[in-house]
Amino acid sequence: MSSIFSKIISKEIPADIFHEDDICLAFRDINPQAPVHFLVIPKKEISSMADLTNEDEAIVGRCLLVASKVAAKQGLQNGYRLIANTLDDGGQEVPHLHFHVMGGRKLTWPPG
Ligand code: DGP
Repeated sequence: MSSIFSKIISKEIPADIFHEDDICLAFRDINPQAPVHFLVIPKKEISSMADLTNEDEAIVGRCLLVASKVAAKQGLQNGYRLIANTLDDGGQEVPHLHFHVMGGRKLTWPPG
């Protein structure tokens, strides 16, 4: 299913892009919940964590590696949180797999 993130990948709508390669894209979240809040998404249209298949293993690996590298570049040496909201109960709004990376303040636990 296509979503707003497909338009960010194709540059039809702008985003503050932190990293781009052949497999994934990292960009600032439009509605930040922390001083640093960016998303890492695969360029492949995968709807959610629940839709991953064996062939997506390298894609997910790249996304998480990029999350780690961009977090370091964004100054999150004190730590951060990585979240993949999944389907309705997980609070997923955009049906394109994405990893939130949030940091720059002390985050509480558990989330709501
Ligand atoms: P969720 O599906 O609930 O895990 O969160 C989707 C996130 O995507 C939400 O934090 C806001 C962000 N978002 C939605 N539309 C856009 C957009 O057009 N541009 C950017 N940069 N972020 C967006």
